[in-house]
Amino acid sequence: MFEKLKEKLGLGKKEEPAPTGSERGTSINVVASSKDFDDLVGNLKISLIEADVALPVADRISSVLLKKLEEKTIRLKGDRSAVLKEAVGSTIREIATVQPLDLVEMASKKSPFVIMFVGMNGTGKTTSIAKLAELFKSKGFYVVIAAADTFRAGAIEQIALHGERIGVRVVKHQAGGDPAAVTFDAVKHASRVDKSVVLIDTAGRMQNNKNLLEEMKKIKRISNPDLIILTLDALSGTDVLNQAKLFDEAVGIGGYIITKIDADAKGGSIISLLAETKKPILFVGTGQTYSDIIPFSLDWYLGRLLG
Ligand SMILES: Nc1nc2c(ncn2[C@@H]2O[C@H](COP(=O)(O)OP(=O)(O)OP(=O)(O)O)[C@@H](O)[C@H]2O)c(=O)[nH]1
Ligand SMILES: [Mg+2]
Repeated sequence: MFEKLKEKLGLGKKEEPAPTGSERGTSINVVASSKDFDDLVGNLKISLIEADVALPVADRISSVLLKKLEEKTIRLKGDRSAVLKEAVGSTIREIATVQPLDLVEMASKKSPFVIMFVGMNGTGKTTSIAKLAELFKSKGFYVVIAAADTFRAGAIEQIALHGERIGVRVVKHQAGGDPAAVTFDAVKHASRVDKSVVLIDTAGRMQNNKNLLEEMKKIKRISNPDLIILTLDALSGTDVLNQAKLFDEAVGIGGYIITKIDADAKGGSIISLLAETKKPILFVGTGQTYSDIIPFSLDWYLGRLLG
């Protein structure tokens, strides 16, 4: 995970000897001159872009980092790699810190707590719903899944099978039926039980994007969700930003789940998304089984990247 970005940033390497001109007990320069700083940060910017960090975000990181490194030569003792690591970490923190959201805590304050999942086809909506259904069930919630992807052949059977395996109720109508009606029934059913959660599985593809977004708006109108989560495939790279914008404009996104990070050697889309949209990443998907989901935190991410 993120090996490529880590390698490109040169942060996984063994410590290099301190540059010349350093003396024991005095501040050690990271690099010798401001020209060296420019080169170092310039190379790092290219690495960030190659690792899927969007250009404006890479620009912002570079300029903040340059300022930090210049300050650090004066103040910090230490070797090049440690200084660089610290500076990269604090720069990303500065740019990508977002107010977190505790989903389980939110859900425990209102019943039924209704979460609608949206996202392009194949990004991992259905799988993430199954993972969260198991998580919520393990926390003592009554979980109802609304099989509101009535468009794709096999979608209803897919989510019904997950429901059966996990042991949660799936409310479904026929294929081709009205998805908003399915969600209406699911919310009604969940309303009879205390501490319940409704997870709405929606379609990722319709005849075209316009129809897809119109359908999302209709489901939202009928189900009145407490939260709309967008699933994004980490392997989509910088396109995650386009998808985030598209869905946010249509229905308003409260947070993200980034899937397939187990297969993502780059990792830069996470920084881009946080820096550009300032919305929280709630979980990351790390595989295909139900337990392959972990709550996201910037500390976790930086630990992976810089640790
Ligand atoms: N490796 C890995 N695979 C994942 C992860 N999340 C989902 N997948 C896989 O990605 C594929 C698509 O997942 P789905 O959950 O069906 O995606 P979807 O968004 O519901 O797709 P549509 O219903 O077509 O819109 C499946 O093969 C999943 O097993 C993850 O975190 N890691
Ligand atoms: Mg699906």
